[in-house]
Amino acid sequence: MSFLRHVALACAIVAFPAFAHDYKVGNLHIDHPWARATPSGSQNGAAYLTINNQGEADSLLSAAATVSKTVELHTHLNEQGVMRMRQVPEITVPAQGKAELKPGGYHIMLIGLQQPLKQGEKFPLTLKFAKAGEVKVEVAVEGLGAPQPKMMHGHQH
Ligand SMILES: [Cu+2]
Repeated sequence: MSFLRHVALACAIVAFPAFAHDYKVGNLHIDHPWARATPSGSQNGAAYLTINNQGEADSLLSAAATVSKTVELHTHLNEQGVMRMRQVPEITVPAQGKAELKPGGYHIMLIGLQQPLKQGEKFPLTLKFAKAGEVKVEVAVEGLGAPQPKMMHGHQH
């Protein structure tokens, strides 16, 4: 059995189940979208995921969700020793490579949450890519436990 056939089979299996936590669109494979639970009263949250790319370079142009009033693509920048968040127009997904959205780096910023994100819940998020198009994913809300960078609270708009 060829390697390629094996890969195709594996993809067919993971793409199908309704609650699989990875998603495929075009050449992109989106793994484990998650968000950290937010304390009550918190206005903002952030979603993270990994985008693996088996084709040519693509870019994440925007994301849409109903859990917050606004959704922006952000990165963290170290400006003279101070970590700040900045909105970015797009997040590049390199050819045959991956883009990782994770705490302290690129993230999908959920601004003006309708209600706190609670551990164990899921919410839909639509990602729009320049080439691969749109894909709807479910974001799993995970515990507050993992350390949250302080600068998340120093949002500048
Ligand atoms: Cu942000």
